[in-house]
Amino acid sequence: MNDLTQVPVAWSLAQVEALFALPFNDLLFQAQTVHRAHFDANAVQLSTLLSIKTGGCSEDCGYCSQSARHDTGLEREKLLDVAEVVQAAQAAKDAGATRFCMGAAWRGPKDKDLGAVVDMVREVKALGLETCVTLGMLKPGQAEQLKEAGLDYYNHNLDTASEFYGQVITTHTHADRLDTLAQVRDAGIHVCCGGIVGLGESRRVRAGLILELANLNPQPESVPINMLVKVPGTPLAAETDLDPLEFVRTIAVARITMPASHVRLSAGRRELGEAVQALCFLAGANSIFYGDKLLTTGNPDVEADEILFAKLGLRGEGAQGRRCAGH
Ligand code: SAM
Ligand code: DTB
Ligand code: SF4
Repeated sequence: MNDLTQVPVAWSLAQVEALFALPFNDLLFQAQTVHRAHFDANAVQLSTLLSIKTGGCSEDCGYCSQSARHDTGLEREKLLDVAEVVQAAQAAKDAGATRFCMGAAWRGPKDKDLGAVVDMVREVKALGLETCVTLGMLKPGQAEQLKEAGLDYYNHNLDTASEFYGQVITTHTHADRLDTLAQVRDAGIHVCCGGIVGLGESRRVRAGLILELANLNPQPESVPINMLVKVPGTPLAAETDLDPLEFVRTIAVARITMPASHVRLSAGRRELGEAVQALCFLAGANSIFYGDKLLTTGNPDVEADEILFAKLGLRGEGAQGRRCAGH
């Protein structure tokens, strides 16, 4: 883990917008230079996702397949058994992942459910994997229970800039997100916080999202940048595609403004294809979701990532397994 600066960072919107507006080659050069000053340029951190509680979520996030308010045809499932989770985590480790991220379609965990998640965290940690969960909004005391079980990261995205948030999500607020992030930080858990683009937002909104992330103090250790995966039945299913080069710019600006954070090229990799993914790595992305599935939608399979990593001379960071780790 890199040491993250505790020095207050204070980017302005004008500075972030100016980065977005740079000629593409200048932007990528700057991002790659910053990246090389902080990281091994050819190492990529590999996190595998598992949906431990799928569907039926009370929230109305406009992009999400799992909201009970959208008719996406997704089967609602109950919380997985600890044994099933441990089995999936072992398979992820064997494939070369170093972190296992467990996601639940909840507004937030009920205390009785948190007990089961605590057991999952403890057992996944015992396999020698880093642990991450994303469970929605936390109540006081819950982050401490997760920390105590050995949780390394809590994922909770700002998703989009505060001024656009209410156009995508109405059942909770941007301020609620910040509140949970503060609880996670205070409990001593690493923060995984990023966002989603391609929602029909303007470049100014994308700049606003990166600004808000970069001005979190300390900056998040992990910053997932998701490209909208258009799920039939969601309000955003028919949204116009974001230009992939604008996605690459967003990654580059995240890298420059959060130099010591892992920037994760997250949802949307399958749709972006190899060439755009290669540009994202050049722009400073150094983490991916690894494995055939995200939470409910598809991801490049392990074989496809093996081929891509071999073509680009990339290797899995710190992995002891085989596959992507072996190159
Ligand atoms: N319920 C929890 C929450 O909202 O924090 C955790 C799970 S939620 C699925 C985690 C993140 O996945 C969201 O914050 C969003 O950034 C991303 N996401 C969800 N649906 C997506 C989609 N269709 N395309 C891209 N990213 C998506
Ligand atoms: C994040 O930022 N992206 C991940 C993870 N954190 C939990 C989830 C992506 C979900 C993509 C849509 C789906 O598979 O349902
Ligand atoms: Fe629920 Fe999270 Fe999906 Fe929003 S993004 S509907 S909170 S699972």
